[in-house]
Amino acid sequence: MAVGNAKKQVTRDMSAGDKRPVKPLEFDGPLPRPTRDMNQIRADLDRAGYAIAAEVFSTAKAQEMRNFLAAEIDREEAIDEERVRRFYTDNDDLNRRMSGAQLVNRHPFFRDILEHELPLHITREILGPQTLDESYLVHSYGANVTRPGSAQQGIHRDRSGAIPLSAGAAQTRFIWCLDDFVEENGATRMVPGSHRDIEPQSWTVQYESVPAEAPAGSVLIYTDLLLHGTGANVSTDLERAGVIVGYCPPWWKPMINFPMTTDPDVLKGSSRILRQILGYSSVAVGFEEPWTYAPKAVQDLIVPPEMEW
Ligand SMILES: O=C(O)CCC(=O)C(=O)O
Ligand SMILES: [Fe+2]
Repeated sequence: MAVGNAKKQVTRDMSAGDKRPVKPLEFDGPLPRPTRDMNQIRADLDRAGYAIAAEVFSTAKAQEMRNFLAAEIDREEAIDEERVRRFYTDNDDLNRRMSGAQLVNRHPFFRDILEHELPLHITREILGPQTLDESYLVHSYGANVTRPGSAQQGIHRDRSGAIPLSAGAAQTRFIWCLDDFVEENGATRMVPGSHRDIEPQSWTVQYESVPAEAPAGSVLIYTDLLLHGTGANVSTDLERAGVIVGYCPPWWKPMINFPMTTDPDVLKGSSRILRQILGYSSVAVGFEEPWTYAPKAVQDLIVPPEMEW
């Protein structure tokens, strides 16, 4: 049963033809709201499974980066639309995506946010200490832009079904809001409390969910335990750009092989932390495996794996 300031989705978003049974929200109490208070963020993550960090970056920066991203997507689309749409997780052709492999190469902002202290500290708190204190890694990275008419994404977890939920969070997730996220433009839908579910996610039910509404400059925070999905954009004129980053422990295989996809020039002078989280260490779980055949420019970027923070 939805309570507090919960907004139900199922009555308005689901197509009339969708006959799947509805799984109602079973979450009590107020929903997370944008906050700058770290203790509130921790409490929301614990209670609801997600939190909304407010004013992490300026609205001017958000505007600049959403314009930059739009121009980059236009540029790709002019070459081949398939580069920026029809990602296999999406239900329609209207939203646009750009891989983090490209983002990293194209603007310092998209490198800087990866090593921002907010996601790093939350990741340390949630994923906990690592063997030999080796660095967490950027597991997945990309931009998702909803556009008028784009459909809701199926509610899901950002997690392999092979990892039992009882194993706890394997990934921290952060959505950097470059636009205001409102229900109308497809704010990410969350199923509060689902981080405590013990049953796997199912495609045969409709999960009741709520929109995580947040002003541009906010960061939505959740883990791979939480059920969520991109909202439907039911507006006629609003786009919604979000940049999604996931971090994992050093023994998981990241979705992007950054040392193979990143222009070494953009990492000249970069911090040890950024190189560590992008996977520029030839040591893993204590074993040195020399990158014998990597180009010299890539070898020059290699750093030790231990976190200094
Ligand atoms: O863009 C969003 O609101 C969420 C996207 C998402 O959940 C995903 O791609 O896994
Ligand atoms: Fe997701």
